[in-house]
Amino acid sequence: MPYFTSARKTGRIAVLTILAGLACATPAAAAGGVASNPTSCTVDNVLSTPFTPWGDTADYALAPGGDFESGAAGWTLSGAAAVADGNETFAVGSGGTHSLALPAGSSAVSAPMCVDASYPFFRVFARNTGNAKAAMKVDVLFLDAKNKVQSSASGTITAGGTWQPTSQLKIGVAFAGEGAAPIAFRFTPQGKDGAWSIDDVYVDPFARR
Ligand SMILES: [Ca+2]
Repeated sequence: MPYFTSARKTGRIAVLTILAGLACATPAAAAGGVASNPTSCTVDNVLSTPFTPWGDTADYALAPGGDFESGAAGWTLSGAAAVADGNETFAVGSGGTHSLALPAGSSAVSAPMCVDASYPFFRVFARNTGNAKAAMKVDVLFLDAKNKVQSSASGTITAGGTWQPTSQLKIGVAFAGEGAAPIAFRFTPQGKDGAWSIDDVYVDPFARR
């Protein structure tokens, strides 16, 4: 069962359940509710332009541990999901030597990332390592006002067997005013023989300059 934990100001721990996904995204409706920020997190991300080779010159922030070069710290891996040898083949950012393998029946939830409403999209690199017809589901997880985990479907990804960047995946989460909140990304191969690899999870602060 994938989940992420979020330390609350009270010192209690809120356990969050989440999902995940990858390349041609099918938009999906978002769950209702506004993301809460029990940890009073603040947005402080280093920006880069990893998708320039694909005509996307926007700034992006790497999700925590999103390049899998230091294990998968803070990520929640279920089933046989595991960091594996081999980077996405474009070596964006500082490159690397590892990615995340998501065999059939597995799932991964990213470490929490503090964002606000200026972050509408995210992109990852993905390849289909299983049934060519099997998709991967991607969701964004957040905490509602009662600190219960809610999910917003970002889409269902299909891709071939070589590494490719996904299209922009929607962060369908509402934020309170100018407020920030922790979110997480969940990647879940679909079907009994759906298997995927992902690498370099980047989030787009669209409104920031
Ligand atoms: Ca990597």
